[in-house]
Amino acid sequence: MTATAERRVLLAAPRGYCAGVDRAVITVEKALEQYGAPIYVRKQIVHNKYVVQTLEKKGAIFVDETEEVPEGAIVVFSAHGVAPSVHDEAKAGRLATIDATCPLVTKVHREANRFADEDYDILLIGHEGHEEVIGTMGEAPERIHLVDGPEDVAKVKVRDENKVVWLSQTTLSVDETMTTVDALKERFPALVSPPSDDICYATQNRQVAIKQIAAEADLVIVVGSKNSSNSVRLVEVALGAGAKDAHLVDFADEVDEAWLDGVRTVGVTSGASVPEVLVRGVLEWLAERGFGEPEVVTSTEEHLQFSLPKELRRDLRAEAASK
Ligand code: 0JX
Ligand code: SF4
Repeated sequence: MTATAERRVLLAAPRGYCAGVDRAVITVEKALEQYGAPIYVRKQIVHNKYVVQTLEKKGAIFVDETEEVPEGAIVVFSAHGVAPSVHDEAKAGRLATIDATCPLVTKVHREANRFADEDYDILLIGHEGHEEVIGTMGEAPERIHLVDGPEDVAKVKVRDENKVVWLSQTTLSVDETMTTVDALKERFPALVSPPSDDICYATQNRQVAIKQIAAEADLVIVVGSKNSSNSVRLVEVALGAGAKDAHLVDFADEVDEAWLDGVRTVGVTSGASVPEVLVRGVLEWLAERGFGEPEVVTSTEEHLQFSLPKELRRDLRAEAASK
């Protein structure tokens, strides 16, 4: 038997950048080109170490809060979205803002607003402390209750059990969320569901793709950063779908040789905030250890693209017209 036949790599597709991340990263790059460095970015534009380091080298300055941005400067809001109070702070500090919130996160903000206006109690399924959750809760703090998994269901307090809706963070595990929803429905039989999926297409597609190869894999390597919710979920989903072992790595040099003991088939995927160059690094690392050409296992194709934030488009158009 050849070495290729002995040691296989199954490469999940789709993987890596989603439309919201692509747009957010291009937004910072174009802003740097258009207005010049420095461009301030509130929080990590996306939760990926390499992306943040690369943009820093080009002149982006990442801050935790808008108050750290000098008056009159430009600040980009990250893909994960911000609470309305952050827009207010930026206005008060006379900052020029470019909002790179993913339109699919904005959709959840709108749903939260609508249900709050209709006087619902909103049960937001999501991870405590995650930036997206903080931003969405900021739309209607007095109406939104965080439900961080099934164990939180018993603790929820609502005003009227007949006027309750659930919404969710966009980057959760689909299966785990459904377990939480089932528990919520048991407690609140009149619970209303969101008008459309809040867990976004990219999160769902990457989970379906890794499930297709997990059962065959002795080891799954997920490329992604530790603070990336959707990437962490891929490790859990892989294990839940039968992978014998699964790990998250930012870079190829974090892959531990010991993980390969007795391993014949490795599954590889990456989170929605991960550039393909990092996946290539892992594939090269595996090839150096006798693994064959990756076999791509495609569960679906993605074609979604979002236009750049309107503030930036306006200035890019004006610049093009002046030439
Ligand atoms: O931690 P998340 O998965 O929400 O974010 P990340 O890794 O930056 O992924 C893309 C941005 C997702 C926003 O919904
Ligand atoms: Fe948007 Fe989904 Fe990507 Fe988040 S993971 S940026 S919601 S497309």
